[in-house]
Amino acid sequence: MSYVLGLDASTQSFSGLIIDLEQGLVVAEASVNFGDDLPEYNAPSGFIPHGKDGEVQADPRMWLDALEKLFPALGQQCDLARVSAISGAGQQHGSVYLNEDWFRVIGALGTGRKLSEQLSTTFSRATSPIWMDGSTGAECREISTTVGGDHIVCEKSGSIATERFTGPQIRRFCKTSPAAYASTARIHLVSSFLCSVLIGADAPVDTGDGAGMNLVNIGTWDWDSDLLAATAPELRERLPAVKEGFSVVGKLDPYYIRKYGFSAEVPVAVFSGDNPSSLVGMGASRPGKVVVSLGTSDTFFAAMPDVVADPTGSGHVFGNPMGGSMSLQCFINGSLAREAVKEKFNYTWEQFSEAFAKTPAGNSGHLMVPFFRPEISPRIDLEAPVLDGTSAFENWQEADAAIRACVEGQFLNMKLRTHWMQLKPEVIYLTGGASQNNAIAQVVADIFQARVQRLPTSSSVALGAALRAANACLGADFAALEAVFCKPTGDKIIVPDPTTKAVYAEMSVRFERALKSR
Ligand code: ADP
Ligand code: XUL
Repeated sequence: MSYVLGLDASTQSFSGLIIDLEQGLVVAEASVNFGDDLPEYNAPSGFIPHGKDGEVQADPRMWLDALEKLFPALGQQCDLARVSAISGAGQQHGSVYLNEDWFRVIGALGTGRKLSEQLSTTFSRATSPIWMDGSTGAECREISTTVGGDHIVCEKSGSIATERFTGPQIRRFCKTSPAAYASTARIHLVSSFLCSVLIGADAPVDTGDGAGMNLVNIGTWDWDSDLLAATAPELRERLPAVKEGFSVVGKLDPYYIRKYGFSAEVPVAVFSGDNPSSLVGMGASRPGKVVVSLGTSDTFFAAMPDVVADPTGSGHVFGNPMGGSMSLQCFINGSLAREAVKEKFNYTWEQFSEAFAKTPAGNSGHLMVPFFRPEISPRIDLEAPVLDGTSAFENWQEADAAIRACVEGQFLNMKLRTHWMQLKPEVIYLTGGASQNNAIAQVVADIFQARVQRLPTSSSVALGAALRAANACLGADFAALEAVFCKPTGDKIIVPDPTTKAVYAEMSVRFERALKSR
């Protein structure tokens, strides 16, 4: 019984990883891709395409169906009856709206029908806004004005009122669909919704994911009454409790025991957000390590000894699941922007990577502000990339130069936007789907002039969840867990080329100029 399961319900896929505590090994790893494996939801990248007015939403039943495909896939690789603790994480900020029926149905799951069918009557809103949603500009301004200004919202919640955060999303729902809001009895984050589904009871949110709502006070780590009042009426009673990231919140529901062969009485630790969970999985939950995650979003984050706020208002403070806080900067134009350039030239990832060998650092002067959809770091309303020069991106014929320009632009921007954390890392711990790409990792190393290290797995979110579960549910020593599971592998180290330092210093000035000229 020494297995521990970590789950990761991210933007494009639902993944799981099982570690064996005795042997210090990952014994199973599987992933269900929403676009490829659940095409009936018409969400090729995990969300419903072509949302209006900046809306980006997903069908929560898709996450449930993915979970039910994931367990058999993990069960083919190891005996699920040996799993003795579970936790998980979800894409941050996304919210699920449930009616009064939820409390009854979640406590009475039967194995006759799949989860998405049993829970289908419990949604008071059919689709969930996710972190890519930028439709709540007006609501952010209203919340900020009511509370007394951006600086007060930031002081209280760790972030200024932010479009994708759950509070502004709730306010918009309440304004646009008052009857549906009135019939909403519970609002969950993606993480706490899925945790509830696993334990067969209404679960709390943790301080890591909860801080991404503009509703939790980062001084008390509990709901802030001014923020609640500024957001929507009678909101407190619609929200679950807030708990620290190392809390045990229930036991695995009998549904999974009967249907997938798990054992009885398996404890479940509170779920967190994907980035806070990745902080843990990368062995970075104590201050000193900087993590860059290249998933659907690109994120830059670190555990902080003190709370540091971003003066420009686009950075965030979240709870660190292992205690204290973390700072984070999120870039919406992450993998989907790299994919857009790759697809324009019909390249494979292999050809994409080879482009870097064919072009020099600095790209012979070609520069791109690589925003294919409105960016949040910095906030800028671009729908197509801006190039240093006159020709529009559609007319660019040089595939290799375009690829390098996109990636260099992304990390020049990342370095500029994360200056406020004052971290100057000597090592960057890289994770996420794109992190195994050595060509991208080299650009990261050169632009930051820092060594890049990676773990054997790029699933640091699921690994972080498993480590938290082992610590919270089984009392495993955290430092010992980190020493075994968070060891970077030697062949995955990328060293910066010092000759590129001057090239990127000059390019960084030009990048800022190109950005400001918009
Ligand atoms: P999320 O957790 O946000 O759903 P992942 O961390 O799983 O995302 O990353 C998925 C992304 O990884 C894909 O969208 C894809 O663009 C990117 N990716 C996968 N393989 C490569 C590669 N070889 N080079 C660059 N990017 C890659
Ligand atoms: C972080 C953010 C994204 C999501 C999806 O603030 O919005 O990174 O967590 O990964």
